[in-house]
Amino acid sequence: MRRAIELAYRGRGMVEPNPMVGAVLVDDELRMIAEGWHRRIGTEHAEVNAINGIPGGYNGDLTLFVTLEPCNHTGRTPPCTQAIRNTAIKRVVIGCPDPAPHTDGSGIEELRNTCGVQVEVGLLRDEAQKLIAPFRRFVTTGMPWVIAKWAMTLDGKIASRLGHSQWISSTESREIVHEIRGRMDAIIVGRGTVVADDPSLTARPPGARVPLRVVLDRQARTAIHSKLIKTAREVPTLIFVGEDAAQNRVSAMSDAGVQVRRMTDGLGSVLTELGGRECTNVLVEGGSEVLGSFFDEQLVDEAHVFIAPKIVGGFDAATPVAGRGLERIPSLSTLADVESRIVGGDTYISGFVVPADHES
Ligand code: AOF
Ligand code: ZN
Repeated sequence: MRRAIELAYRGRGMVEPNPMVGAVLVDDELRMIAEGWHRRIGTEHAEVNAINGIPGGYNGDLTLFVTLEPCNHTGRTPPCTQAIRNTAIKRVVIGCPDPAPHTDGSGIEELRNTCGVQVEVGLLRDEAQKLIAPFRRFVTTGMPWVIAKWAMTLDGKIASRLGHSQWISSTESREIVHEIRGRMDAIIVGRGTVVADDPSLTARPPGARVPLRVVLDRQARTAIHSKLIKTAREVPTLIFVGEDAAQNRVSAMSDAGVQVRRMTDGLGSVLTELGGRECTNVLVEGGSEVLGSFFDEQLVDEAHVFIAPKIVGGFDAATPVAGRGLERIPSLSTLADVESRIVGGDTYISGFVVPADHES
């Protein structure tokens, strides 16, 4: 199962909004016979790729280790339960059930009751569930998984008091950020970040996906000569403006090729709109007000933080997460499944955010 999980991650960025899935076939002596993973949306599922790898002439019994419950519906491809039934697979070991309404236990039932296969569920369940966390969010709520990213100095600042921020983190850290961007469906920033950095918000080098560039700009004041708006016809760009934003500025943005939406319900309407566009993973890159709002509304699922061994000081220098913030230490948001390593001298910490309420 560990190998199946490892294989599944190879599909990251390629398969969304579908899940990453990995599968390994072994014989009765647990020798590996074939393996597969879901490579790209619309193509064969992991189970079928593994089955297709069974060497010609092999005629022993097989056990399938698969990270997700096999599907039992005809979607872009035929049901995996039927593909399994037509083979010598006698036993299926599943990482976790498929939360999608079109499966939701029916794959397990079909294998057990109709195909006469022995089924076990829950091997490395936590890892298997972690693998499909964004997929679960998307299929059960229609909303995207939200990843927050920031780079800060050792004294917790994201810029000097004059707003200089290029660069706090190392080249290696910034390369990781570009890798993350390349598997995102959208990158969200506030207008302040556009003014301060004039960013391109593209993945360089390009990744598997071209993320939609999203700016939260209540007053529709993003400059028409900003890089984002100047390149809006080449790279999809969406600006959310407030309900009372001046129509002439909204029109100027639209004329430049920007898609403009009114924020009727704060960040809720932003995420609903992005979910409606099949965004599974979105990256919030700041600045502090935007990150603060996302944390205040408990909308952050995962965080990637780069801490550079540098000190800038200054009472007025911005910190990564502003907003209202929390009041009491015992009720803070925390990170779970924390991973940390050193990249280019920076400390890179990532993990899943456990919302404040769950803490107290
Ligand atoms: C995958 N890859 O390896 C497995 C999946 O859109 P379709 O027809 O490819 O079906 C996608 C659904 O199939 C997906 O929502 C999940 O419930 C199930 N299993 N999907 O993309 C796979 N095993
Ligand atoms: Zn399937």
